[in-house]
Amino acid sequence: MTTVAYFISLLGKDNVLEDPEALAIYGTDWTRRYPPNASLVLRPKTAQEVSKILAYCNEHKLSVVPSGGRTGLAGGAVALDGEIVVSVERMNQILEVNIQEMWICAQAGVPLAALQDAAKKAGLFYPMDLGSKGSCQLGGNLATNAGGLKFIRYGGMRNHVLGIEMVLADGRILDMNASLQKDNCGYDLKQLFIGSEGTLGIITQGKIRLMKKPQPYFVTLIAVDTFSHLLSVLALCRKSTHTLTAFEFFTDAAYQHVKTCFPHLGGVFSDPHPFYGLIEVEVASHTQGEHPLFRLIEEAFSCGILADAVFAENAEQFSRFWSMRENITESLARTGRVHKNDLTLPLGSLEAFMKSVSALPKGGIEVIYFGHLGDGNIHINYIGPANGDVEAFRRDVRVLEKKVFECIAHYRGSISAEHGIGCIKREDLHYSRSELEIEIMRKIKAVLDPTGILNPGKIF
Ligand code: FAD
Ligand code: 2HG
Ligand code: ZN
Repeated sequence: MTTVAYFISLLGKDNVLEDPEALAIYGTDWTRRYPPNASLVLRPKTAQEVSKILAYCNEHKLSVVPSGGRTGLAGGAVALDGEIVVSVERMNQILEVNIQEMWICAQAGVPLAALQDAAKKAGLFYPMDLGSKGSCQLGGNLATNAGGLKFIRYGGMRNHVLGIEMVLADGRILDMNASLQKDNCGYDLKQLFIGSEGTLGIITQGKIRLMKKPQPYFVTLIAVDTFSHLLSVLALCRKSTHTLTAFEFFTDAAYQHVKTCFPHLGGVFSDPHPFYGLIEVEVASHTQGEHPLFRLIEEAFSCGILADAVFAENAEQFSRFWSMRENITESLARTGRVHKNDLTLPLGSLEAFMKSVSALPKGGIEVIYFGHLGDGNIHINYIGPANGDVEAFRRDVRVLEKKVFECIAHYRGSISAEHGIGCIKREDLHYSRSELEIEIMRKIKAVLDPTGILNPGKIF
């Protein structure tokens, strides 16, 4: 029996895709940087089917790319070299919402927004939130250890996981999906697979802790004249009695791109300022008629660190302010040519880092800064001319990016805060991981995937 015939007998004809259009769609992720080169797309429905797929691929030494919502920004879910793409999109069942124990159990292909909705329906709260929530999936969020917009308050995927079910490279199903709040029996193996970017197995199920429904959120948008002032406002927020749920920032250059794509998001401030911040707090009760952030903003003005501020007074303004921040990635993508860095630094080094990077010669490259400032997570997007020479842009960006990474290494920061390494940053892993760390990672990979079929060329 041929490989295709075997998979058709296992999954049915509709779930074994060979047409060029499907190969192109499933062979790439949101970066769209590499020409997709998948040989086959498989769409299993159960862990048992995934198990049979991997057992077969392992025996026949066929490489596999695990694929979720393909919103990844590191080239993790791309098929570069004739791999078989295993998409978990049909594994889209929410299996249980347990209110007493406060968790949700779902198959890997459930989109993030559906998990949020299911938790809400049960009167609880799913703590992850990403701009890609409509498309990214539980398995992808776990495999990348996604961070997101509320990390400052709730942490990332790692912090929420109670259990996972995995299929190993040889097809064995590793069930680590218990519902224990406390469990100290040896190594916590599930944590090894979280953030492993499809290189150690395929995640088929996850059990995620839910939280109490939060108190109402309040948002204000601030404008400042220097990056240092943003950090001073952050310091004031830390002292506030309100619980900070987001502290995001973006430059006016980023905002200009958003306004070009989404003109209805313009007109918030009467004058432009170099930096904007979005502050969100969770508030149990506050003085009627006064925005909960009013006192804090008043204090910031009196310290001379604020240039302007606008409170979200209603639900429409609240979502408008968030849209200004969440639409940056989409707006920059529409410029045609983007290269991304996703960096974290200790908060105390951020200002010096930004000064060093601002001083670097940029040539014709437009450099946009935004991100999750409260987490020390800066996204740098480098934009090249839409009709310019792609190769020249990549070469110039690479020269610049290496200098940025040297700066990151100097401050002991990370070259990947939340998107992962994928294939885009694999040559740069050494900026943030020592030789010994990389050696240990390679040994773990060799133990769990001795034939090397799982997502080759990613991370290493
Ligand atoms: P994919 O892109 O399909 O895959 C990502 C990686 O996980 C690949 O290496 C893939 O092989 C592996 N993988 C996928 N599914 C499985 C599985 N079932 N088992 C094993 N491995 C698997 N990320 C953040 O962290 N924070 C943000 O704020 C954020 N905002 C974003 C906003 C936009 C507009 C976009 C486009 C992306 C954003 N991202 C963000 C990046 C992306 O959404 C996340 O990395 C997300 O977790 C990827 O999930 P996915 O299902 O799309 O995975
Ligand atoms: C965000 O924070 C995402 O909006 C995407 O992580 C970042 O596009 C990017 O560089
Ligand atoms: Zn981000």
